[in-house]
Amino acid sequence: MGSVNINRNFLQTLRRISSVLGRQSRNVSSTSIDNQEIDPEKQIEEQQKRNEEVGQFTELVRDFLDPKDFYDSLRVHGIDFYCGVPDSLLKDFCAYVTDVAKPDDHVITTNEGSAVALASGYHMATHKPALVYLQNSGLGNIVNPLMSLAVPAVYSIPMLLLVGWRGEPGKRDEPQHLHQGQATPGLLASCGIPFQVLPDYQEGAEQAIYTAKKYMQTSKGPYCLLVKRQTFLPYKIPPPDSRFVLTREESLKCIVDNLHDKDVVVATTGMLSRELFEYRVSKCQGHEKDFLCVGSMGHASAIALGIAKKKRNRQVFCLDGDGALLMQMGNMATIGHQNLPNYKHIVINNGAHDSVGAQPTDAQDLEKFNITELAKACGYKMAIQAATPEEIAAGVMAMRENEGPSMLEILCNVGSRKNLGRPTRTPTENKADFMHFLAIER
Ligand SMILES: Cc1ncc(C[n+]2csc(CCOP(=O)(O)OP(=O)(O)O)c2C)c(N)n1
Repeated sequence: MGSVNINRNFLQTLRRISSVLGRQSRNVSSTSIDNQEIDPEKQIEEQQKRNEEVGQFTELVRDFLDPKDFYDSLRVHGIDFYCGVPDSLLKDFCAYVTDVAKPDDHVITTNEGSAVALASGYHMATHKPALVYLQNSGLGNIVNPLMSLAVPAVYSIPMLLLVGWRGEPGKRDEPQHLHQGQATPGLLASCGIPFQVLPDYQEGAEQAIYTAKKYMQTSKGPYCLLVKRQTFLPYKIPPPDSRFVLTREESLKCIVDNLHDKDVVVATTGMLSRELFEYRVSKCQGHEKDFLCVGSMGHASAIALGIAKKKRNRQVFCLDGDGALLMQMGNMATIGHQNLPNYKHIVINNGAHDSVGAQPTDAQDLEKFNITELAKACGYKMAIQAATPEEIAAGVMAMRENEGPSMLEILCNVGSRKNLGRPTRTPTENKADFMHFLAIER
């Protein structure tokens, strides 16, 4: 009788997974995201095939968590406010939250630390714990508000951290994630934050939420769920309308085509650096002119500042993203104040965190948020917008001919190439080539 029940339950689970996978596979379009090039259609087909072929080996069934079921369970346990910075491993859950949560109950913050602070304010106003989502790259950004605000030893503020675990040991990932991935459990432990891996099946996830809830009720501090890759079933929301002429990659090509041989480039985190790397290959150029800020989101502008300050005879171009700019917006004040004639800041504004799933940024609403006005208020000498190849060419020329610090904001659409590759030079090779290029005095 027991085995009949087990088999029946197993078959039900299998059917459910297959039907959800089938349903999702019809809605899924191919994407290339921050973590790896994947063809979701193919992957889902493969998984479906495997799940159908397991026979008696029920232990081989691959489970997935439905973002809806997880969201519903959180609500049952009293967690119905969400804030954070998006991550590719969480993109399906984030898409579901964006689609379903009331706008009043969901805030995409510019920085993970701000999300912890916001969750703290929310708790004091409501007595409830918020869910804070982030990639483990953002752990550094949350350490201060966690340790000096939220932990039981200070203000004792419960919140549920949902952390995408890039660089999980034993999984293929990019160099910038490997060290962080290894260190993640230890970092949480040394911050005194209890954690567990979020199970990829509903009953397990329920149990994990229940454990987190009990901890938050008794110890009144933050609890963390680590999310491994491919935990969630795909969930898609329609991409934002195309408002402009160019994509990020097309804009980038226009910039590069108008740079000079000695110009120094510091490129931001995410797909922009990958597109830059591939464009140099396609133009049969080397990579020595470009420092690819593959991690350290938001810090490209300060890296460029350090170079510009000590290489006054070189024009230094920082190629930034709107999400990255917002994450460390204070750098703009420093750049304005430092007042370096050779500092040239180009922000490719697609209004989204395109590299991790195209969730909107605060720069999306051009009526409310104006990067060029902000730059002027920070002391940049020139700040202009461009949206076409001609405007970009004119903008880059104007930056070169006029003293900086200057800002060029390029307005473009979200979207990337499906077959976008990864840099084939290692970060240390990139740095060595780049330093050699910086040392050229003529
Ligand atoms: C501190 C930190 N938080 C989050 C991430 C994950 N992440 C990588 S790229 C990216 C989006 C960047 O958005 P934007 O600067 O607007 O560039 P786009 O991807 O749109 O080109 C995010 C959130 C990260 N790498 N580091």
